[in-house]
Amino acid sequence: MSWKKEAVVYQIYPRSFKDANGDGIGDIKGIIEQVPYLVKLGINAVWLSPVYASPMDDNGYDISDYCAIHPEFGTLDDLKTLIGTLHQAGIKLIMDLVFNHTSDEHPWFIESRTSTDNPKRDYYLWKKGRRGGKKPPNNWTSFFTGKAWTYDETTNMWYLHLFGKKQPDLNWEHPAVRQALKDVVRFWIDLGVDGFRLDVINLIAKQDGLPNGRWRLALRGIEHYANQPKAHEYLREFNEELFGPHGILTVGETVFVTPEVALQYVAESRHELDMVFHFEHMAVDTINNKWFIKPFKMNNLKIVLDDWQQALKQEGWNALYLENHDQPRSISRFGDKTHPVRSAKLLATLVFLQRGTPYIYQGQEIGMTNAHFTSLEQYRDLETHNIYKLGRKVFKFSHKRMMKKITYMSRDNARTPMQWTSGEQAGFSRGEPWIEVNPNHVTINVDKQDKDPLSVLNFYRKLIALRQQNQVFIEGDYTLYEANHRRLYVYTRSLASDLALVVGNYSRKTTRFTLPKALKDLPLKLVLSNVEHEPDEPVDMLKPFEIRVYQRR
Ligand code: ISL
Ligand code: CA
Repeated sequence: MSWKKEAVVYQIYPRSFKDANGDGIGDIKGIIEQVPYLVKLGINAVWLSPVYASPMDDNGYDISDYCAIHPEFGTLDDLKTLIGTLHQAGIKLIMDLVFNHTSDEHPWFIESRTSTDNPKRDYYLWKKGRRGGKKPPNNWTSFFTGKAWTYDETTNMWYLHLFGKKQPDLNWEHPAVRQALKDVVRFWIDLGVDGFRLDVINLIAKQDGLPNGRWRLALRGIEHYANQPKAHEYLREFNEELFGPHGILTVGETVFVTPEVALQYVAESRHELDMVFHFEHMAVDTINNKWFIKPFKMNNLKIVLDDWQQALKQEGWNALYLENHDQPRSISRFGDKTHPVRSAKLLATLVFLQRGTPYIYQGQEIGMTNAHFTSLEQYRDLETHNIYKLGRKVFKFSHKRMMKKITYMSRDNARTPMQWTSGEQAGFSRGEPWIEVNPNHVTINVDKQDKDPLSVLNFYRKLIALRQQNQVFIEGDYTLYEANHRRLYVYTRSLASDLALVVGNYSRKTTRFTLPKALKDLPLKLVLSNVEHEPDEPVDMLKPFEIRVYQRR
């Protein structure tokens, strides 16, 4: 487990990272070009979002061949070169496995749909409709709005898809499916891959009989397909045969899990997963559903993150993150307009020095912001367009109201091209990018920040180095102070006689901080901060969005 705990992971969304051949789509060669950048950043693992063969209905989360690379991204040889280049630089590679569903263009599904007695029929979940076949087999809804079932004429039956129509769910109950998926895992392990991020892995088992779900606005049926006992069984099977023996890092994407449920996946004694991505802190600015947005309050974030730190104290391990390819940019969401740079540094420090493995999403390390697109046509994401239609048609919300939601929450906020330079197309591509670059690349870009010692980028470099060089930030116990303070966010990490103190003023007001009694007489030295102080300024006053890290001398 040790390298998994020491890892600092960098997530690459390949379409938007770096385009080497000028077709407007990021590619594997582009990633290879930027390995020196990753080395300088100090990360030691990369999580690569899907690069497999795919019709790209959901940007590669709809896979038509698990063992082939989509030509837009390059070839299998390119990927091998990438693995070699990363390993040479001491960087591990984590691939993204999307095993809950395939694309409807996967050969398994193409065969499966041809007849009820096809050998691949039971690879998917087929059922007769209700009411003489006219209505879907049950009332479940899809993550991307609308029914979770699509009717197929050929056999006059319906297939289940928890996501898009072109993403039919695999039937994990069928042993041949698990066998086929294990072959895929083996294929990538043989190529030298070090870990896997497992897409919506807590949804793979569906309750027998696929009963109707309780009425709810969205995700109807979830109680029958999330966290079913069989999901745990399947994971143990994969762990025992493949992940465990090969020392593979596993991070499960688990939607709608509480710390208690997560522990059933990550407690060491259960031999399932190393860690999971939960979404509780991604819901602190929403009400029930991601499209009903409420103002962000720091204390809500602190409470949720603290819950997870406490719950996984004895057993289990956290995956720490603020962004990914499905979420808005963290500064646009939890940061401060008047202090974007300072608040970006504060957020990074508060989250990434907690107990767990940090995951940085491309562009986060330079403080990239939401896209601020002004028209619906600029968005590429399937979910965004679906939600717009639903909001307008079913809820009768105005265009303006829907655009406001989308501007804040669309997944495309995280998918605009990586901002390398202030030049044309942000240095991402020589051609026309598949999605528009953010105009603010003229001020927010790698080139400029590389040269500026006070930039967000250089702060991330220091923060990563600090974590890597001090075991206290990895294994140390976590203790929260000032739990109910509405502006201060304070915690310690401690390991034997080693101690680190993290103090943040998460507000626009200068705020006084006094050392808790237990720490009063300790000799502390400042090892990281985001604000310059004049020698005559009182040391107990924290400026707006100031963060400080102290270590015991
Ligand atoms: O962003 C979301 C939709 O509102 C999330 O609920 C997201 O769909 C969920 O976290 C699952 O995400 C993963 O699986 C999806 C894919 O579209 C996402 O990009 C992926 O991260 C289906 O494969
Ligand atoms: Ca390209």
